[in-house]
Amino acid sequence: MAVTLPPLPYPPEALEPHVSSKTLAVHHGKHHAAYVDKTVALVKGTALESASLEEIVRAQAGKPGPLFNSAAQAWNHDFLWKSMRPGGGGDATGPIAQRIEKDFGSHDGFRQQFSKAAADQFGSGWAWLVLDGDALRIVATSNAATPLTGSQVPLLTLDVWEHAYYLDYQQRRADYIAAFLAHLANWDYANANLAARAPR
Ligand code: MN3
Repeated sequence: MAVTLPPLPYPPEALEPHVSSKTLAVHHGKHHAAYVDKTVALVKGTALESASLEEIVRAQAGKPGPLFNSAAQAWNHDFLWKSMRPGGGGDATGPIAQRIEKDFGSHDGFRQQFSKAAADQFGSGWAWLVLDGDALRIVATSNAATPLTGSQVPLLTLDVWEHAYYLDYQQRRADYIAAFLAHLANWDYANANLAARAPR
């Protein structure tokens, strides 16, 4: 299965005013597209040429380098677009809500921990809500690193590379994180990821 750039799951203006169409045009149409193009170029003529993106990322686990970086970034960005939706955010809904209350004490407790992880990630990286064993956890990863290569199951993510927010928020990363939590986080997607992978 050849790796291609998936379309955004909503129109480019759908997340305004929290993430602008200008940001999405560059972030999806240029940054994400470049990671896809580089991945395709690097696997051409290799054993991974027909592998899925997930297979390529997993195959590069523990092998830092250009292929891991571009493939993991391509996978992380696809996951990012689905982690947001117009009219999202607020307290978690669905089956994950009870787990949020149990593992973080409250919805506010979750927001505080997620905000801190996203704000404290120095330089480029990602903040993630993951399923770790049978518990929810928040983790941050640097550069292209992704929970996909480990045992934790990614449920929701936020890109904290400057290119994700600089056009809309300049240096105010905290305002971007707050807007994601209040208006964009896609709890339907987190619930779907939880249902697909949670231990029974
Ligand atoms: Mn990005």
